[in-house]
Amino acid sequence: MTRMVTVGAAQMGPNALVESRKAVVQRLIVLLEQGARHGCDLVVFPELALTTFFPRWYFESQDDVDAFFERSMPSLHTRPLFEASKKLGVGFYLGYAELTEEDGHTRRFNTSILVDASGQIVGKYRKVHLPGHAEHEPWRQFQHLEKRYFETGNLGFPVFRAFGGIVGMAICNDRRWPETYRVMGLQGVEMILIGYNTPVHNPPAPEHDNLSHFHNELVMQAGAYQNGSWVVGVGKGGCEEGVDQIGNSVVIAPSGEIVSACTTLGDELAIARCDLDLTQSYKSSVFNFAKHREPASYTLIVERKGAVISV
Ligand code: CDV
Repeated sequence: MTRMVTVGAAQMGPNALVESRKAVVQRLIVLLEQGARHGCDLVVFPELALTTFFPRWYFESQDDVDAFFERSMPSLHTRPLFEASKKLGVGFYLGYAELTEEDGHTRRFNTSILVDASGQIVGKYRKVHLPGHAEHEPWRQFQHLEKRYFETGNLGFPVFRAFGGIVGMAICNDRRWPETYRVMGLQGVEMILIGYNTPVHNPPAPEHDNLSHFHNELVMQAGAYQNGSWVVGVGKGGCEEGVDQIGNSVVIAPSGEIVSACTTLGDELAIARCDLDLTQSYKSSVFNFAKHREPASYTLIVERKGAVISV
């Protein structure tokens, strides 16, 4: 028996600073409804999908920053999305800024949730690899202050039994790090959902700009293949508050092949029928971890001619 999950990569065009949460959620519902009409079980939205990508600005006041955060989920403005999910029988992945009280402190995370087809939250992930910088850097064309506005995620890389398989989540910059996929791969992950906000221009290394699509696809295709997992990568596209975003949303099979892709830079759904059993072909052969991984060798310190060459 095959285990099919029909997934929609719900790319978003830009979110303007002035666009209300209510208006953004309405766009998400339209994409969810499109997904339902095409038989989707699950629709994946981008990172920080409810607002503009606010870490591109330096704010003096914490109140101004906190205005971008959700204090509960569902929140007042996202409740209609949960209701639509339940009514349509379509689950979703949603990225948002989370403000919470934990261990007696106010804490802020760049978070994603997994919601099942009955509109219930069944998984949460908090971004681990925060890119950018913590101090204002006026030389940049735009800021990337994730290290100022968020704490490093404290949930690790959990996987969840959902949609008939084993599902994991990551957020944006996490996708560039092999550990992200491997930690979930070691837990048997079959589908990894990743939302992103990736500018075409990278201020510290503008020489990478014309490789932004190549690098986006390279890391996710490698992560999928090397762990025998589906990967669903979903971005924002178009010019958001003066910053061009790559879009480039794709669904990748465990073979590493892209099987569905958005072709615009706006709100668009790319759909794929994903057979979770395809993962077995890789997990039981080339990437049979129990048989072929050599963890003891990975911790060896190799010294050659006095130089430490690997740890
Ligand atoms: N939101 C992100 O994590 N963006 C990074 C940028 C800074 C390169 C990314 O990896 O796409």
